[in-house]
Amino acid sequence: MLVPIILALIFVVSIFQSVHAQSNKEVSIVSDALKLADKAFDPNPVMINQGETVTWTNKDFGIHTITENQELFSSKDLRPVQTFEHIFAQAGTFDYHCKIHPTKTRKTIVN
Ligand SMILES: [Cu+2]
Repeated sequence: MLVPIILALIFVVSIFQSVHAQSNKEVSIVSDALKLADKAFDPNPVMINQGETVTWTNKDFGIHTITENQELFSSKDLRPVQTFEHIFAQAGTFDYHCKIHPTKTRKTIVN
């Protein structure tokens, strides 16, 4: 009796995870980001649908921020392996950069 219930729960959880995954985009601040200029964020630009979440992960050794150019959103200082999430409720084109290294200006595009 217990086994079918456990299997059903695993099934429900796996469906939830696959739906959840589709509404997220992962962006990396890549290793050695400072030397890579326009390739410091990957992918770039990011194409998403309105309402989706972008999660940035700092995979570099330095500290960086994710800061929208009009300061509509901004992360705190992201140390290595720390992440920042933002839900894009509005459609539009959003340029962002790193406050600490402002030459890294990148785009998130929301359809
Ligand atoms: Cu930076």
